[in-house]
Amino acid sequence: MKEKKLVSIIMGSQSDWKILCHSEKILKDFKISYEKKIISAHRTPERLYKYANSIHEREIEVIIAGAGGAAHLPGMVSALTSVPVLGVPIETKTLKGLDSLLSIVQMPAGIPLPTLAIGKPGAINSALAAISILSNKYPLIKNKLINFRKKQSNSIKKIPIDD
Ligand code: RP5
Repeated sequence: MKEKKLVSIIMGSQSDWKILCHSEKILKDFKISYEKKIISAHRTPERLYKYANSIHEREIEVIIAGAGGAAHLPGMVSALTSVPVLGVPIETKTLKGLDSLLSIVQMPAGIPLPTLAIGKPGAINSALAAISILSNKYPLIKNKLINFRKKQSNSIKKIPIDD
């Protein structure tokens, strides 16, 4: 029997992986089961529908969706499922990811799409947000998240040191 994946990381292109690998790293650190897939809303629309139709039966609990430019993948997936979708705007060469950010964040009312920061910080926070959602249901994950936050707080020095 296949292991149940709690989180699904999807991206519009192979070129997005250099950013979304930072989501993967956090999920690995927390030992969360996940999958990763390339699904382009405009280049592989049939793959998108097939994926969206499989989300509920595969019991995926959170989706991290990254895309760049006219980034409609996160919004389309959110429209096709009631599972929470977290959008990660990928930095682009021409507009530095502002295009991706606005495409993802500016969803009309009715289909929510919580959107993180552009690029690596957004990828990291998308995984932490996914973990936060999962922690409502899984006490072990909640404990790990609390410990992560404690460690993070403890790592911040009170006085700056000279460079
Ligand atoms: C989007 O187009 C992808 O999410 C990617 O960020 C962007 C560019 O894709 P490539 O031309 O690098 O494949 O669909």
